[in-house]
Amino acid sequence: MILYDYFRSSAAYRVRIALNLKKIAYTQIPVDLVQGAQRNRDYLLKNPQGLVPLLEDDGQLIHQSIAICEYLDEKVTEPSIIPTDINERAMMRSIVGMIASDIHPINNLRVLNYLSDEVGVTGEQRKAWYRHWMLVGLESLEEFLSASNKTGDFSIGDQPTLADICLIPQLYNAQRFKIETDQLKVIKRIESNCQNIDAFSRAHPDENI
Ligand SMILES: N[C@@H](CCC(=O)N[C@@H](CS)C(=O)NCC(=O)O)C(=O)O
Repeated sequence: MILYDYFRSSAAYRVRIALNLKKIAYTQIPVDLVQGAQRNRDYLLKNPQGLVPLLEDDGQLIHQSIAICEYLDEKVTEPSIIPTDINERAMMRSIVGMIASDIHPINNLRVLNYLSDEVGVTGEQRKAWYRHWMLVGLESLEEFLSASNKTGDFSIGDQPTLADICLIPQLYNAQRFKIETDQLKVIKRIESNCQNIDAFSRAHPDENI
């Protein structure tokens, strides 16, 4: 499989974790987002959205990190990253939505660049925007996890799922932007459990420069 990747992309980081958990060998093709390589013509032909990640499997292109992770889960069924229990699966999808639909997109590079270049916000205002939406999202996720009797060593139960695959890269973003998260006790415990898993640590941006 080929992963069009960028080491600091948290959406690509999700897919690296899933590939590692599934023990799938893959080749990385870097797409340098800072240099604007996502908008090169050849890349846009593969992914008209101009975003990473993109997965190529046997000539088939799969777009969007969550769709890619679900594809991988269907292709290589063990270990499963999607709970079999209907209620746990619903909880997993809720967490995936909180992170991948509500926190991540509004803090994406192209949104931040639009704020700076087109709306004219200052560097400080741009940082405040990022910090605000990150904390609004993570604090409500912390409450959600604390209130659930399904939360265990990981977001749902005692095995990592797609929820954790979304959570860990989001926490990396928070750390990168120096946003304090120590007060989020349940989230920090889950983070530390994930960090002990080789599939997560090998997917970390520092290991993929
Ligand atoms: N919903 C997409 C989001 C992908 C995405 O936002 N990727 C970011 C990096 S994390 C990107 O390619 N940004 C390029 C840009 O903003 O120009 C997914 O889950 O794959």
